[in-house]
Amino acid sequence: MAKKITTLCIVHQHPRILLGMKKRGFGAGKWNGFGGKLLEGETPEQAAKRELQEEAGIIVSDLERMGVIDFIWPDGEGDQEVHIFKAGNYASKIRESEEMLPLWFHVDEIPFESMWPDDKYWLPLFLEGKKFSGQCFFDESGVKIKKIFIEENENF
Ligand code: 6OG
Repeated sequence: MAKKITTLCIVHQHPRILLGMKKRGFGAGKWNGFGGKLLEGETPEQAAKRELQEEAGIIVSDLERMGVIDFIWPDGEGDQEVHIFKAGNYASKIRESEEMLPLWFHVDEIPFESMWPDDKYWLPLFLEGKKFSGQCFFDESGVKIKKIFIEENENF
C-alpha cells in the first residue's frame, strides 16, 4: 500500500500543551496531537489547520513546521509520513469532537505511557523549539519500536 501523508499538530503555550485523546480509528485510546490525512490538493499546512478545526474546534493562522517522521510497519498498512506542526495562538473555543477529547497538559506531566512510544524521542526536541526529521520502525504489535532515528534538522 502506498505510504500515506498525514499531519500532527500540537498547540504549545508554554508551560502547557494541548493533546487529544483519540476516540476512534488508528491510535484510539492514546493521547496525541491533532491531525490526519491530506485531502487531494492540500498542502500539509492546510491539512493541519483543517484537522485542528475539525478535531478540536480551534482556528489558527500561523503554524510552525517542526519536523517530519516516516513511520514504517512490517505489513506496510500503517506506514505514514507524518508532518509535525506547532501552533501557538488560536481563535475560537476548544471543543470535543467525535474523534478527539482535547485536554491541556503541563510539560512536566506529559502522559507518555498513554502515547505512541515514538513521542518520547521527538517531543522533547519539539518543546525546545528544535526542528527534526527521522524514521521509526514498529514491530507487529505496535507497542515496541524496532529501530528509531531522530535527528535535529533545521532543513528537513
Ligand atoms: P488518521 O489515521 O486518524 O491519522 N500518527 C502518529 N502519531 C504518533 N505520535 N506516532 C505514530 O506512530 C503515528 N502514526 C500516525 C498522524 C492518524 C494520526 O496519527 C498520527 C495523524 O495525526 C505510529 O487520519
